[in-house]
Amino acid sequence: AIATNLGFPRIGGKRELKWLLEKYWSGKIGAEALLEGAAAVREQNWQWQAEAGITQIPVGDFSLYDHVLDWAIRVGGVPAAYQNGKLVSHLDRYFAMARGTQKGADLPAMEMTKWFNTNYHYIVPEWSADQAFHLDAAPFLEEITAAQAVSPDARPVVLGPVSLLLLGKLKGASESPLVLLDRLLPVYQELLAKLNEAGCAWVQWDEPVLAWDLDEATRTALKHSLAHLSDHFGNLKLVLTSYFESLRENLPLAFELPVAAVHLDLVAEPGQLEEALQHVRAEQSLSLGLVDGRNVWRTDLNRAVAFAETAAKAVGSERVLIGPSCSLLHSPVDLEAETAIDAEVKSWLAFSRQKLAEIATIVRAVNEGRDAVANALHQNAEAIHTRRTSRRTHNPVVRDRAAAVLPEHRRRGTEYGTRQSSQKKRLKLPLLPTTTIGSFPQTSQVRQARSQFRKGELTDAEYQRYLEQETETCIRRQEALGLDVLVHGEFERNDMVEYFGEQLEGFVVSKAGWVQSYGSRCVKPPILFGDVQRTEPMTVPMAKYAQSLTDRPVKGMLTGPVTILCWSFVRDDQPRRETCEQIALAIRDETTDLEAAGIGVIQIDEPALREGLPLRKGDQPDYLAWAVGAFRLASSGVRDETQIHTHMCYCEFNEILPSIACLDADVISIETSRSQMELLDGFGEFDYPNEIGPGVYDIHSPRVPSTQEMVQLLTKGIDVIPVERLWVNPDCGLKTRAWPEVEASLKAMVEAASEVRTQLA
Ligand code: THG
Ligand code: ZN
Repeated sequence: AIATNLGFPRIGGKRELKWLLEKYWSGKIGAEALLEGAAAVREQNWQWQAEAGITQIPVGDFSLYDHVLDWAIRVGGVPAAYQNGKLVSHLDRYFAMARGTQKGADLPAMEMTKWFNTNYHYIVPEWSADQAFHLDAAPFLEEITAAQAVSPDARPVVLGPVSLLLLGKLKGASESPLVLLDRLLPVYQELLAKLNEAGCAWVQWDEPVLAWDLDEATRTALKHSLAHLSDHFGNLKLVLTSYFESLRENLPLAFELPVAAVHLDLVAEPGQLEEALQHVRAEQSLSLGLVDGRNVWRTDLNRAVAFAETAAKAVGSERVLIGPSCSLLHSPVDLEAETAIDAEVKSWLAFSRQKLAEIATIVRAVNEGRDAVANALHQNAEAIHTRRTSRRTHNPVVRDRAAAVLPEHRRRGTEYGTRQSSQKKRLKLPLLPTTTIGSFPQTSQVRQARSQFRKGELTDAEYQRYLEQETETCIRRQEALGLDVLVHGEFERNDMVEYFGEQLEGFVVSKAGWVQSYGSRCVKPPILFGDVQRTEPMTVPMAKYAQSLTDRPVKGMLTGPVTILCWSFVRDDQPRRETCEQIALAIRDETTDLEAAGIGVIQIDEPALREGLPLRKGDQPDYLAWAVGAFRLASSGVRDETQIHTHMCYCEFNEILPSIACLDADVISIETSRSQMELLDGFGEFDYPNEIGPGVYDIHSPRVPSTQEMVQLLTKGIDVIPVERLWVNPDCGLKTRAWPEVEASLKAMVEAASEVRTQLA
């Protein structure tokens, strides 16, 4: 068997790439320093992989911003707007496409969207109907030479033509981008010639669209592309890779293609191996994705070795490649950096570097026999056993409670209409009530105070006092602006998921477990390892304090169970739905405690509801049913007169509108401004039954919107949503903005609401 890897985190163990990029963008370092620094990260990654015993180390998986953008450029897919004479260097153009030009040329960033069902986001290539392609791969080829110096069997990672086209959009046409395939293939042909020249042996041929439901046109395109290119393979052996899902009905197709190996994501579906053994052709190899590339758990090595042995027995050991299920891009870099994670939990974890060692151990067990790695297998078995039997992963109190959930726990006491009148009586809000989504600017002072508190430079009492002062200032500012429903501002929170992960039993948070979200942006998902329980109120004291300062209603702010699930590293030893139920019960406790503390409006954010959607259509209804059920469990423990809000952003909602309605939140606020209320049409057509606050301005830009443009949007809103169900708010939280623009924008927003109220009166 051969030790392989599909990709390594690019951000660097200490987020070196993030710091380099941000320094470059702010002009603190030049292009040379950026490229040198990036090369050092790449070099380090290759060294780590080679030292760990990986034979086929990936090259071309690295990127300064995003690998899909890299491939669009490598085939000549630079949209006309960015072929602007003012963008003098290759790098200028690259970052203009990735993030827009901040000053001068005034180009918007290209669209960004989620990479399959991960939390990574890629830049959507933009193809034109008259698209011309040409190969622009010199830097890629240089990287290959550099990687070969570290490890002679370095394996180039190529994003295949069918996926590359389909991940993009054909601008101004309703046809599929696949109409461009024949024009694109000569570029790949040329690339294959270069890879041959470079003396590569294996090539990782990523066609991740194989994880989707494929129409006939795509299946044909996959066959056509590889049949056409196979004359040019020369000495190259292609391993066809896809991940994040089982191949299912695409499995026979994958093995039919003229490729030397097919990769199987055996973490997504171990059962695929058996089927693959029936379809693998005599000369083909099997690439077994046995180590979870997108989660943090140690692999059960004895089980993985058994899989590898089965494959080796069937096709011969030399025809078995062992690797992670997908690129390690989605895993943090190094568990050794975690000095504060509790020892027992830490013994259950493996980050990228530890995963490399696991791959090497599996390979040795197959090649040299299990005895050669007896120690490693023994230690591993012990960790797997303690994780399986620990009280912390199996808390009877939590399990009994989850088992006792009844249908009525997922239902409010009465229908929305009845609740609405109780809420009107209690809250006495004007028509078109104004509010915000929750967070207010996280200034450098706020972040500094948190960091001082963490380092012990501020006492608990000092930090609390500081937070109360910030909260009070925030409340006073909102009162002065004339907002109707206030928020406390969330100065005590870092990330909306990590904050709850820090407080709930069943989670640990890492110090440096960063994964790239997009470009230089990272997230540090908390690790949900065990049964989840809330031991004490998490948000109640701050909400109560904020409410004590004002006569206006203050919203309690919570993150919903589905979002906490989607944005954490989640245990893999039980179905996600069960984990989600446990989180929902914890949030339910918080909701009812907020109500008991006198909070009349509670917002439970679910921005990730759409994100959790499975890739295959057939799996989606089941997910939506349990996800909605979890939200309802979290939100239904309150009385009629307590108003439940939710908030969603980052995605297309129209296709899941029925499920959003099923949440039965009294009010939903949604991001709409970037599509200029287009989304609202969906809500109008669907006849969304409850109250809705379509964002009236885009918080992702520092631009201050005019009162007039918001009056227009509201007027349009009234056309589709009855006015007594319409709210007025920005489209997302304000934490990334600065106070001056926030105050100016909200002032204009409150004026807009008041102007429309006058018009209506
Ligand atoms: N939180 C979590 N997951 C998310 C988002 C989030 N996934 C989807 C979406 N939002 C991704 N978008 C972003 C936007 C900004 C940042 C990260 C992801 C960001 N990160 C800081 C950075 O990289 O400097 C670090 C943040 C921190 O210090 O906690 O700005 O909102 N969980
Ligand atoms: Zn939002």
